[in-house]
Amino acid sequence: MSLNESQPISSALCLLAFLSTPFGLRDARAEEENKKRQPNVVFILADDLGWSDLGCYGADYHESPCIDNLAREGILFRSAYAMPVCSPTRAAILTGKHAARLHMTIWSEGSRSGPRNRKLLQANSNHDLALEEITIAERLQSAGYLTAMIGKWHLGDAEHYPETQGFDVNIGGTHWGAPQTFFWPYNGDQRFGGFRYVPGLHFGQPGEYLTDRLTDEAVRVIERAGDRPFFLYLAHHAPHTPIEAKEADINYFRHKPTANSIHQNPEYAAMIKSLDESVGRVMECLEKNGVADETIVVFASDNGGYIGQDPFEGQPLTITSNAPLRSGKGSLYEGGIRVPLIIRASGAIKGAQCTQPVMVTDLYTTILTLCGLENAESLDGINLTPVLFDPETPLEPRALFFHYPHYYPTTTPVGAIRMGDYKLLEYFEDDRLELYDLAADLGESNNLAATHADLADRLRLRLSDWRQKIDAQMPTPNPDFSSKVK
Ligand SMILES: [Ca+2]
Repeated sequence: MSLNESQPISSALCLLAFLSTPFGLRDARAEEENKKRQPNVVFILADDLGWSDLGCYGADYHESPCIDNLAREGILFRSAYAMPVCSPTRAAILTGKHAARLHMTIWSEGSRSGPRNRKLLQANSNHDLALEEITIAERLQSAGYLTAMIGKWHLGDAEHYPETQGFDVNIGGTHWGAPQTFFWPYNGDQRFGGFRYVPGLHFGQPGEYLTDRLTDEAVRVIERAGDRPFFLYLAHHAPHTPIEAKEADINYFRHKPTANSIHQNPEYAAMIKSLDESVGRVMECLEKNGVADETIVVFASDNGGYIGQDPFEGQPLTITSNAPLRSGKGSLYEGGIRVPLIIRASGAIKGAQCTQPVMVTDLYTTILTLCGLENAESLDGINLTPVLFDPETPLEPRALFFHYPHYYPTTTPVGAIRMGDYKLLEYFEDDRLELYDLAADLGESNNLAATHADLADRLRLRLSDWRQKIDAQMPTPNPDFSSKVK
């Protein structure tokens, strides 16, 4: 019998069963079904949001009341790590695999052009997330979820867009890493080379702001999901460049005193305000639709805050600071890789903090486990569920590895390993080692590599073993390098 033929019969049988069931029993069954219902997942990812950019992480100029409230309703991770740039983290979140294992160590476009006259030629890196990778969206889609990706994709060309990786809905996702502008119609050729647009955001109004619009679309997904469990991956472009915000918000921060603040940039603060309002609106929508308690909410950033300059009224202003952490996006110092991470799950502890080191690769296993899916293990992540209920539950001892065989304004090609409180960085241009004790020196200012040479050597070996095991791609000497050419 074909599927088409069987459907009316099974529907009729269901109806018959329903009509012949006493009302009390029917209610009890409905309740039982509700209990078994898989939780929804809302994953809100910020772009380039730094570790200290939020109130709940110590920001004293930026304001983030809604995200701070999410932290009060969930668990805040103080030592959560991502890859140092966009695409690698996104690939790692979706697959649970380390970006170095996926050979995706730099943002998509960066894989096709490297700096010319540097001592090393950058390592090979894939432009696209391979179709054979099984993403968290594919797992949830197979389990009956409505899956929606709203915002930034940045994992390859059209043949690798979200629709090919398990998303029923894709609004805005392209191979580009940033919009030309945060204002409708979100297109043009003003800042980044070539014409860019954000698809799926038609019928906007002049003055409409991208973060608000993506939130409108996200709210629509929640409202239209009906009885299906949903996976909403809301990947905001904020607060990545171009640093553009709503005028009234910029004005508000322009008049807020900054004298001793970690942060000083009113436009960037205004971008974070909109991002925060987005989180507030999504939470409000979950409440309004009666699904807040059955929805897992994850909030994270894809890499450290961007510490470059941006013109503000003609005066260059530093975009952000990751203080007390060292450096920023691109670097393997803490400022480049330590990111905000908050998880709110029904029944889990509220308002707690976890100081144990965790990584974005852990989220795949953790989310799928919370959704009750089997075979949720991933190659490079562990299940964080136990710490969601008790943040003191010791996670299995492990080393965390980092690999950035590329150049960026904040770094030369580098690898790193964190074990316990110690972290070793290995710079590939000259094999230079730096060793820090993060418990005593969070700002990584006191290099212990010479005084703790044995430990440094052990960590270096462990790091190189890991690279070999996962076939990490390495930079190679540049035969055309000349120190005389600028
Ligand atoms: Ca980013």
